This record gives sequence, structure tokens and C-alpha cells, in this order.
Amino acid sequence: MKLTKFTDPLPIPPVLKPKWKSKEYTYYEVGMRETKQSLHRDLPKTTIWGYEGIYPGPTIEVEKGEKVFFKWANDLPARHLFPIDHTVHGAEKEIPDVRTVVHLHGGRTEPASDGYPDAWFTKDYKIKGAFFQKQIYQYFNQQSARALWYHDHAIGITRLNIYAGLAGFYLIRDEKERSLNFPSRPYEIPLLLQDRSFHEDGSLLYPEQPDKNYSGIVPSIISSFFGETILVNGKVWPYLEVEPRKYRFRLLNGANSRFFGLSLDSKQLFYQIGTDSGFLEQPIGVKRLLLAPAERVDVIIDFTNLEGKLVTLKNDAPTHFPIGDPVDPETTGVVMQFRVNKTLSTIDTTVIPPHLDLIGRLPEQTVWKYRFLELSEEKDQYGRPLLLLDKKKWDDPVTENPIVGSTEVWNFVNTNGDDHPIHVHLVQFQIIDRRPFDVEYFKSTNQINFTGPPVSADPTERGWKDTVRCPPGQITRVIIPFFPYTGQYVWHCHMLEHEDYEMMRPYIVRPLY
Ligand SMILES: [Cu+2]
Repeated sequence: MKLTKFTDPLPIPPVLKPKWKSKEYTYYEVGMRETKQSLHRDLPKTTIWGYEGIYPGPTIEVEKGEKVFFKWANDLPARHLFPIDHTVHGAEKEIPDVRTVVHLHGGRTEPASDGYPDAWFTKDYKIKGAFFQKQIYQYFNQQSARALWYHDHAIGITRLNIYAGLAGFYLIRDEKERSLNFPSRPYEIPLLLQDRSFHEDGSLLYPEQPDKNYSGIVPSIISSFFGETILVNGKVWPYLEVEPRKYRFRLLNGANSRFFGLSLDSKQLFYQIGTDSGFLEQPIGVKRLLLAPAERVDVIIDFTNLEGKLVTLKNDAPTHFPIGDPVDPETTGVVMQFRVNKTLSTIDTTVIPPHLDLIGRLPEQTVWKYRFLELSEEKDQYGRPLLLLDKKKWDDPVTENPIVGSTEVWNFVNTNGDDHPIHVHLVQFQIIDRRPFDVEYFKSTNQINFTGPPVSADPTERGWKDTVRCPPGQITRVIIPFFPYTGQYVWHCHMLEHEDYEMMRPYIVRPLY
């Protein structure tokens, strides 16, 4: 189906109002509901699942240190929108199809509120997963200003629940951020980038099986999903009318598997000011931004002196990164359009300050433990690709068990052809470097034979991160301080089709004594 680009204005999700708020704490209730929503002018309305019945969900804004409580209520129908593969762990036939659990991605959250994949619940909490602990989650927001996001994390069907629409922004604000005088609302806009395919009737299309299904299982998990259209904030190829001034955009790749390599056709720079987890030390001007699923960047785009111009945000990341086909310049190569056609309402006094934050590199001398964790491709019993972490499955005993307060270096040894965005819950980390190694030699001897020098993290990733791209044939090293909570969390690939099918592992932060 061919959809015309730039027919719909960019929607901006509303900011959610708390149920009540006192000096001590804030309480929100969010219902997950099925509704119909227009995702493009020429498409019939699409059935989606949304937090508060909208896709993307409302933006949540909190202050650093604010104690916030959430009730995430599942008010969804009993039937899922998409085909469920019951051979996938945790999604067996006897388990209810429609179950949800919310994870605040990038949040420093206690285990009971972190949205553990087996802590799912059905409507009215009638049936609950084995790890379910409480209805009211707490987020204490002991983190500096940054863009987190909330999304579903239910075991075995996360890819389907997020595809249905269950994702939204969660912004932490602080004094420091306000003192930096960035463009603020309405000149600060979150952009959720995703890809989707549609049936003629406007319904979302999620494949029932891979293109070449050798397993005979239907429905069958696919190894990655790539949609035919690009959506921003839930609209296919939208446009945004802007004034000739600076804007701040909070970009989030919320796609199931697609990477985005972003640039502006005006050849302008993005002034990147932040990463997944707060500000960079200083802003950097870049022509291209690479974003894997779940990664965020905080950027300023300056439309000053561009009156009357049209600026297209483009994507050049191969579909199935990095080895897949190039994007189609007419479809998946296009993200959205900026139209500099509004008159300047007030003088733009915002700045891009030369210095943003003190980050400081974590010294390797403080490291208690080095772990080598292979990202490998195997075959399942039906002959389908099976991507594993450390050659272990979700149900295998916990092997990563850092002590609270300790710092570790995790080496992600990628022996297969995909670039996997690895996300570790609870913590933020710094990327040390990436280094190519001899994959075949490693596979036969388990020894590492480097084939080139280490390359330090790209300037665009030299801040705190919670998701790291691990390219094929390289060892990606991150340094991680584990605190402040003890308990059971997860780490996983954030390509949702991988995460759902075993590329996810529990880990435990142990007490010191
Ligand atoms: Cu992966």
C-alpha cells in the first residue's frame, strides 16, 4: 500500500496529569486500553493499544527526586491483536494471551517496580505472573534530567505489545537543565521513531511467520520485524511546522528491530546535547546520528534563517542493520518533514552552552570483575535462528550476580552478524571501547585474538548510557557501577524479536554481606 508522505501534522503526546500530588509524593493512574486512532490521513482508523488509550502514551514529566507512585492498569480486551507463537518461552498456550507489565526504561527502580518480564498481570490483576509483587509501582527519580521511556515488557510477547502501541516518554527535569536555557515547550518536542506495516483496512500488520518458514510452526516468531512505513509519534511520515529558531528534540528509537541513521537533507548539523542517560560534557555538532532500538539522543536543530524552507529528516540505516538491504529513499529512507513556515513569535534567546555537564570517566582500577558474554546465534529445535546471551536461555540459572556498590566491566563478544543493542536494567554505564576479533578462531578455541586496535566510544555516545550497540565481530566493553538496589533484574538485546526469543537473561545484584 502506498501512502503519501507529509500529509499529517506531527502529533505531540499530551503531558499526563497526576491523580493527586502533595509535597511528599505524586500519584498517577494509567489505564491500558484498546482504541481506534488515525495513523495516516488515507488509512482507515487503526486499532491500537495505548496507555490512557492513546498511542504513543501520554508524556510523563517528573522532577529529579520526586517520589512518584504509579498504578498501571490493564484494561485491554481478552484477545490479542497479533498472532502469538506459543513455542516461545513464557508464552505457552495455558498462559493468558493478553498480559502486560510496565518497565520504565533507564530508570533507577527497585526490583518490585521494575517491570520484571514474569511480573505480568491480566485485566483487574485476575491472573499474575510468578514474579508479580505489587500493583502500585514506585519511582523515586534519583537521577538527573534525562529522557526515559516506559513500555511493555511482558515475557514472550513484548514485541507484540509494544507494536500494538504500548510506549511513551518519561522526562526527568532538574535545576541544572533549567539553568542551561535550552528551548522549552513548545520548542521542545519528543520524537518517537518507529516502523509499522498495514493491512488495506488500516489495521496493523505483524507477520504470522517468517518469509521463509522452514519450521512449519504457525504462528512463528520472526527473527526481526521491519515495517514498510516510518511513524513519528504515531503518525506515518508526518510534518511539523516550525519557526525560524532553535528547537530541542528528544529522539527515541522505539522500533522493534529497525536502526535509524538520521540526517537532515538541508545538510544541517544536529547539535547533540545528551545521550540515553543525561547530558554530554559538551555539545557536539554531527551530520548523522545512529540510533539502535531503545537508544535516545537529545538534540538541538537550528532553523534560524531558513524561512520558507522544507527540511526532511532522512534515514540511511540498512534495514536489518548492518548487513541488510539499503533503505528505499522514497519510503523507509524518509522519517518526517520540517516546514519552516511559522513566523517567529518571540526572539530566540535560547543558547547551546559550550559546557553541559561533568561526566568524568570511570577508572578501570575500580573494577571488581570482568565478564565475557558472548552474543551468539544458534538454532532452536525447529531449525529457527536462536540468539543467545552467554549461550544460555532465559530459564537457565542466574550467572551474572554483581555485588551492590561494585563496578564491573562487561565484554559483549558478538560472534554473529547482527548489531545487538544491549540494555541492562537498573544501571547506567560508560562505553569504554570496541575492538575487532577473529570470530572463527574464537568459536573453535574460545580464545580472543584481536584483529585490530580498540576504538573508543563514538563522540555521540560519550555520556552515560543504558543501551549499547554491539557490532558483529567486535568486543564491546562497558563499565558499569551496580547500585543502589539489590535484587533480580534483567539484561537483554533490545531488538524485540530477539528479546522475546531467549536473548534476555536475569541478573541479580547481590548484597555485600
Ligand atoms: Cu539482538
